[in-house]
Amino acid sequence: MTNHNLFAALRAAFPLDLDRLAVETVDPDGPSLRYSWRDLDRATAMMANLLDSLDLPPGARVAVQVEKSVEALVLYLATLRAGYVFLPLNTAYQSAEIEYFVGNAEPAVVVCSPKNFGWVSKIAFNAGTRHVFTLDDARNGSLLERAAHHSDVHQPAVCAADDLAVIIYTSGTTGRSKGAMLSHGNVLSNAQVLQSYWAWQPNDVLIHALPIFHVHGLFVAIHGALINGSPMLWLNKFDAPKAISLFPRATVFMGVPTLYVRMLAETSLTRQQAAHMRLFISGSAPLLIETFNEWQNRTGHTILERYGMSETVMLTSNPCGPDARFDNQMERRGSTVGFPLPGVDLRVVDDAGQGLPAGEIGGIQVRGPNVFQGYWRMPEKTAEEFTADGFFKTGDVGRVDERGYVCIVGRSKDLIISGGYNVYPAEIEGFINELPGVAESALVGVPHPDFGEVGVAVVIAKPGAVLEADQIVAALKSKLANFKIPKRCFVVHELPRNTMGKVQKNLLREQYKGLFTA
Ligand code: MLC
Ligand code: AMP
Repeated sequence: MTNHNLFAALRAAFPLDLDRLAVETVDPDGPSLRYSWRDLDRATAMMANLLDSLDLPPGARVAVQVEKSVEALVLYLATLRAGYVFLPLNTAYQSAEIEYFVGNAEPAVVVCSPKNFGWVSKIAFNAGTRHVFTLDDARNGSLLERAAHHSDVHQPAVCAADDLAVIIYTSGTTGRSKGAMLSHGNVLSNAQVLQSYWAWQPNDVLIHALPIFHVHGLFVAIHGALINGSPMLWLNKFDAPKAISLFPRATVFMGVPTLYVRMLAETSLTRQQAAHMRLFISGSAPLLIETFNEWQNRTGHTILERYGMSETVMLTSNPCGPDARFDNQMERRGSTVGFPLPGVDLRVVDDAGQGLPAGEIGGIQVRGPNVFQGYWRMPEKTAEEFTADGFFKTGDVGRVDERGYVCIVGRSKDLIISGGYNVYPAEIEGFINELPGVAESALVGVPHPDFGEVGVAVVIAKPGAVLEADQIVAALKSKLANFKIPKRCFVVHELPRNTMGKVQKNLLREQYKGLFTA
């Protein structure tokens, strides 16, 4: 039987000379550590053997909320290697959020930062988790201590293409998060397509500067490098001057638009500094045309913008070289996310689900080997998001132009993308509405020079109640991840409504649009 284990495919791409550099840590205030391909192989084997020794049931989830580190990468790869399901969690999540994810996913293993062990282990043990380990970004914690006792030889588990590899939670428009189930086949097929579409070269070196709990940093960046046997210069935390200083040693950079905006603010970003680089890729949020143009002027490089989702990994990309399917077009066009990747069917439909001709705006639907298996334990939700002919409704609104480029013009889902992180207004409004004295609230996204878009809360008090905007924000801080906290809050007497009584968020967005950019 063919083994579809994603780790096995990545391992097969390691260079023959296992002593070459695989990952080098380059944080300005951290130690410079060098990991060879042999180190990755041995460390993932030891950790996979540790997981195997726990006698976990097939399909067991390994939930991980730890600071970014190479050892966290090893834990991810080891989970795949052992055939279990990796469940990454944003380090910003607070206890209420973790309680929900752990309760919903029922992981057999939880790995958290030693400083959070008290509260995380309590939540985990209450939810029936049997094993809680710790790991921090300085290589401390029980996970590495325990793994050290295991053999550094391990045969990757045999997996079918549709066996689950990873569950990624994405918040829902109706409040609670849904776990998107991605199989080994979903993720591997996407990595293989991107390796060829982005023309990865034997001498490529990736600057890895993104968090590894979302698909951009975890899949697109890590798999991109590993499946090409390419080394990574590894930043645990993005730092614009440091990233720029690495350009002469690297060839590929991936970032959300905020990272490009921050690098453009540095005088060290010059054409000469970027001369050694081959490819700059942006995604996870819309890249402003101003950023695209300014980057071209300052560095001589044209950013390649692509589009994806947790549920689908990557869907479209601007071309890297000529694309024979589109008249050998190779122009990277700003304000577009390029062409559907090979193997991805993409269509734009009207409200009735009918396909629209080129140029017309509608809902984007996709189908392909990369599209996920459904939402964890939510069959009805899964059924709602797929059409009868197997297309997934992305919730993004766009058009395909006459040359075949896909342009995203908006979203039908009520979602704010802030610095590449998703904030679902329904979730935040739910928390605000529970605060004493609050009658109702609305969260809207407004333009922001650094994060692209940020949330602004507009709140109505119950009759007789007195609300302070600062207190509302302070109350939310103890409950929600920091990036979800509204950057401003206003207490008002009424919200604009249409004739059906629905809050007109477009009017609120219009009213507050100049708060940060005027
Ligand atoms: C940090 N802050 C944010 C924020 N990040 N506020 C809004 N939106 C964000 N994204 C706030 C914190 O709440 C805090 O506020 C203050 O900024 C400092 O926090 P920090 O953690 O020190 O910030 P910083 O390190 O500067 O982080 C900014 C960032 C980070 C841009 C580097 O947000 C980031 O790494 N974003 C990338 C997200 C990503 O990888 N997305 C991919 C999703 S996958 P206070 O008030 O508490 O001090 C996907 C699919 C696809 O979308 O297509 O790829
Ligand atoms: P997530 O749920 O975190 O995976 O976020 C996926 C969403 O990010 C998509 O549905 C889009 O709305 C958005 N997105 C990703 N890439 C881009 C892009 N290049 N331009 C605009 N939006 C994007």
